[in-house]
Amino acid sequence: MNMNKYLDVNPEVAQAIAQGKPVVALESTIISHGMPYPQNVETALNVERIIRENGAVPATIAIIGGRLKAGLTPEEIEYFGKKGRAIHKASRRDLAVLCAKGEDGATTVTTTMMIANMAGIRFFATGGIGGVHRGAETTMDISADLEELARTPVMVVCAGAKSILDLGLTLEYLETKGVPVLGYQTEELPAFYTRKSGFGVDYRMDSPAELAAAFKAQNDMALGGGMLVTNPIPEEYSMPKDIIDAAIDRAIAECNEKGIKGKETTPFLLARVAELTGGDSLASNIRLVYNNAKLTAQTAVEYCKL
Ligand code: PSU
Ligand code: MN
Repeated sequence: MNMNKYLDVNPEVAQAIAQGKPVVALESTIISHGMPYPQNVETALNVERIIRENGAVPATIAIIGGRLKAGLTPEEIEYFGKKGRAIHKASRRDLAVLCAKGEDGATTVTTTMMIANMAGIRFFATGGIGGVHRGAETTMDISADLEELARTPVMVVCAGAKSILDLGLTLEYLETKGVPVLGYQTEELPAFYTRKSGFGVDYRMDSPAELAAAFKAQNDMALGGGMLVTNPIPEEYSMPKDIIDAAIDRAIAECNEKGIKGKETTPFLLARVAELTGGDSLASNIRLVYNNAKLTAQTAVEYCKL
């Protein structure tokens, strides 16, 4: 069953996959680089519990000692949370080298999709995805997440994208690459901390069954590539737009002043926005991840009935 000699699928996850039961992948960069300790660990463990409560098996994904892991123990989650940004942030370009060297890596949306696909997992819940950065006309900073969505058949459920990105260009890129962008009970792309962005999604979908049916059709036709589901943060946890916009503008200005580039850009901006907005943005971030975990598990359950 396990054809990939670099991959370790944990026994519970392997059994669920073999029996055609719903499994939901989770990323580890959100733990190590996306949130501070100890809230990152607490969130990751709660997300696994929410996925179970909604009828699916969680598989947190990471690279440990050069092994691609689908399914972590609570101790391994604690290790990633504590080590934080000292862990190598692993994108597609890093996978082979980290495996050959026997090193650890925190998986981004890109590498979580890749490893989920190797393991046979079709669903993945996260907070926000990477995209086309503001100023990409000159920096060419476009997240590998978009290219992965174009090539790997995994449904990614997020709360839209933070406006550290150029949301309009991110949507254009996804359109070019043929990635469907679906809004869950909304016509508008959510902007992570806020429910609205001013940009439209491709289709509004109103139930987990509807999402599952669309993804089934895409896979049955072997169209290739993923599907992006954008799930707005619940109203009661969303943030005032002016406060979050001001923090993001300031964080981007500081990033440019400090000359931060490449893979460091997103972790810097995430941490700086969290600092500038105080605990409020972290609380919102945690709540939207829980909301996405629930929807992803429900969709995976529906998919298994098809
Ligand atoms: N956006 C968030 N939270 C995150 C990330 C993005 O709101 O934790 C992480 C994800 O792991 C995503 C990665 O895949 O950052 C994108 O990094 P880059 O922009 O360097 O591709
Ligand atoms: Mn980048």
